[in-house]
Amino acid sequence: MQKFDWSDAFLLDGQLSDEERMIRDVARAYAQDRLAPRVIDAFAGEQTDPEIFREMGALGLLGPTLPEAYGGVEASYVAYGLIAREVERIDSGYRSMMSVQSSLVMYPIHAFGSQEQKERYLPALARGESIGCFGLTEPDAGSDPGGMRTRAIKTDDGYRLSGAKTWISNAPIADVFVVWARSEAHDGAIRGFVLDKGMAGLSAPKIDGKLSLRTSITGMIVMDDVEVPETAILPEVSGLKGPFSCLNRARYGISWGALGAAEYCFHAARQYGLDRHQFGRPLAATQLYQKKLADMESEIALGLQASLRVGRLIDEGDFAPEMISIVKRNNVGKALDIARAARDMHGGNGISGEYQVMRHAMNLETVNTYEGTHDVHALILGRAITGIAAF
Ligand code: TGC
Ligand code: FAD
Repeated sequence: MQKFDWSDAFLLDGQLSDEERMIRDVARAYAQDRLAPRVIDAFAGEQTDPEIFREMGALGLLGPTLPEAYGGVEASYVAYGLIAREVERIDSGYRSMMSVQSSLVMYPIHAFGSQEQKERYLPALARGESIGCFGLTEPDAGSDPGGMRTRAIKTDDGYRLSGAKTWISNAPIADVFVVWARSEAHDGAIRGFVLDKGMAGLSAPKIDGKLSLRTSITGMIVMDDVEVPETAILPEVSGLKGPFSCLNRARYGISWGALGAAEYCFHAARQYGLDRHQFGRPLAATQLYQKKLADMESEIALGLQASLRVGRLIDEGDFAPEMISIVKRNNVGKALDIARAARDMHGGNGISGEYQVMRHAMNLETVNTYEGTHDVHALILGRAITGIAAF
């Protein structure tokens, strides 16, 4: 018989390979030693530190699933999820910076790019010397990216891009822009393009004043007749399955990451309940407090097992996107509930930056919305269950 470990209810650790544990430990040490000490000030001051990309790159945490030739470490998708969990245990914004770079910029260049694009962009992105962003969402096309207005017009030696993307993570500090546009030369199909900072007509103004994900800079991508060469198009994919394939990887990572944030909140609420006395006994001695902790523990344990299962299926090349919708939707929704409950369980202290639980709750509001809202993932599942698209 096992002695129950409240911090690892279903013995996740024992289900990982040695390499996965090693990568997890590197990510945990980095997150605890280097990210945790700066997060409170960074969030309060809405400061994004671009140095974080180089720090993560030096440790092999960017694009870890890619081949070594392009700067990856050929890690499993389970290892990728474990990195997301450790980084988001500190802050969803830091995980956002990492997952955009890995899943939304490096992945499409590797999966759909030309040999020249891979060699030109991937090693610098893996080192974090180059920062990437991913432009799909537009002011009038969020949940429905098929409604995008950005256009690519064929020119003699390339394309002319015009349009605007909004709510784009990393954009104001990005060197590399993966953007999606309708291409008239390809029967109006959505195609991916890789743009470089400094191109004439390309700008990325910052969106100020976010109350969530304040450590992660967000902006627009404005393309005012940006002329790009023929070599800027991602040659190997056409249609919405291009951006959606990237989203599969990022959403999966988020399913682990959100549980990292939830674990932080669960652990903090447990400790607070043991330390704080009211009515002559610890808060943790009350039935209501214990029920809340039991609910948190159960959801985290179940969610981690589900993400592990989906990760193993991705590694085997045997997943369906709907599986990812289940874990993205469920784990983020549960993490948000847990963070809100932890905030409540800290009483008045729960609203202070020092206790950190409210920051996690505020961040998770965004995580519940981006990469497909909680309800859009319900509709993806509803379509799979009924055969009827209710979007
Ligand atoms: P639909 O007709 O369903 O599909 C069009 C084509 O795409 C294919 N496809 C997929 N391929 C791979 N993976 C998936 N998950 C796929 N889902 C669909 C599909 O087979 C089809 O291919 P083909 O060859 O037949 O053309 O497309 P739809 O327009 O009806 O889609 C509806 C819906 C709701 C599923 C979709 O639009 C959706 O997922 N909306 C949510 C949008 C979203 O998630 N945006 C995220 C923007 S990026 C972001 O938020 C980054 S935040 C990052 C951070 O900071 O961490
Ligand atoms: P809308 O689509 O307008 O949705 C509003 C509400 O309506 C939601 O509750 C939604 O669930 C609901 N709704 C929509 N359609 C339906 C329907 N058919 N039936 C029922 N309900 C529906 N995008 C990128 O491309 N790249 C990025 O790097 C990126 N980073 C982001 C960072 C942040 C901080 C934020 C906040 C967003 C980011 N996004 C990014 C955009 C994000 O993906 C979108 O916000 C998200 O897809 C939702 O789109 P929307 O905001 O336009 O909301």
